[in-house]
Amino acid sequence: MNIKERYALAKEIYAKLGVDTDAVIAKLKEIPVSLHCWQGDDVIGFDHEGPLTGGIQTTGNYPGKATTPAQLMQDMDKAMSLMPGKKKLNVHACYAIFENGEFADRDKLEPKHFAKWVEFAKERNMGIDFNPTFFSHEMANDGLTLAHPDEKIRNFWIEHGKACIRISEYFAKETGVPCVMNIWTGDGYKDIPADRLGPRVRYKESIEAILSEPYDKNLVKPCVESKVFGIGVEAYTVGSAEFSLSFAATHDGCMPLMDNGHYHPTEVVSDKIPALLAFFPELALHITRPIRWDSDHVVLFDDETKEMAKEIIRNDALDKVYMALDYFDASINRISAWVVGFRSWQKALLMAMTTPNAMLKKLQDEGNFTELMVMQEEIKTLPFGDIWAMYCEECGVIADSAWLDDVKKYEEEVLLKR
Ligand SMILES: [Mn+2]
Repeated sequence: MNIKERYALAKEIYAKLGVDTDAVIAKLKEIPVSLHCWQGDDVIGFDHEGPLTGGIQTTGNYPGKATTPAQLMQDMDKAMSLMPGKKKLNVHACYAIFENGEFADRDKLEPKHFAKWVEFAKERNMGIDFNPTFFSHEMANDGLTLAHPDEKIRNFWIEHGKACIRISEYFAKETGVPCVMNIWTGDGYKDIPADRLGPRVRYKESIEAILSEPYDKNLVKPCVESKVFGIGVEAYTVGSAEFSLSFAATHDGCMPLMDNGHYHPTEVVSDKIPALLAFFPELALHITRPIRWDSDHVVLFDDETKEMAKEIIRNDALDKVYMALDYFDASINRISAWVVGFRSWQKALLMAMTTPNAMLKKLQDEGNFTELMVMQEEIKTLPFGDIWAMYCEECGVIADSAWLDDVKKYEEEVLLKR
């Protein structure tokens, strides 16, 4: 049987459960997911020579890393050609593209330094999300930026944040799509601090100063991302979960951003999504795969990934949750890492959308937990693979069993020649 015949049979099985798979496929095609440029070059960027700092780390030295804007864009294009679904571009400020020997430090960045990214996004019909880069810079060498006790250092980073708001607005105006601007710093202390409140008050005031830059709230969507700890900042993180959530809750228009690698290992973001949906009109996610810590492994089609997608879909929150991938693995082919992660999240969304959510909720509300358990288990073996294959086909991308050959060919012809 070919894909279409298998899909026709699967479609009937889902229809009996009240799920219209044609409608699901048509809808998922239009849902943007933000694709992070930083998987392509191990979070290095183009504006500095130094190492990656800020308590995050890439491990591995797989050959073929992109080292120029042209290479990074070429690699993203290759990766995107193997991903079904709608993409939005996610860029960090350290990916500024300087031409003809010019340079601008982070506090002096301008829209023109990102014109090449705008061109790239517009040609591919993508919106752009943006991130100020509060790491990998000499002014971040103390492990503190927006929370630094030295006002000069704080002001440098506040100016960086303001510059990024202006750039975010430029992205939104150019692409016609609102820009989510995420504020995350690795600010914290390696060992037991003597003052836990002071840095947080400074951090709060610094973010407020950044957000005092005038901008159109329909175009720029600022958010704050929390974190439990980073490498070298084990004892204390300024932007903890409580800090970031409280900041977003008390600052109109500022969203909370949850990165599922930024919590204690037994916490799950899937449970936090509906908790925040009860209070916030909009929220943002970084989707990653933590192993024992914020290791930023490639996103897989695993239980927690599926559960996060379910919480967005069954709460009808696709227009309230901004979804972005955030991981980086330098130990494997970087194109493949991009593709596996994006396809996994697409699979998780597709599976959540083909789940008979209304029926399951009814069983829960009626207290019918026996049938609920049986149904939830049996859904797992529905012919989901045939729906996925049809979705890939309709999106014009290669099916599961064959795309890796394409990446291997690209590795041989392009990556290994760098
Ligand atoms: Mn993140």
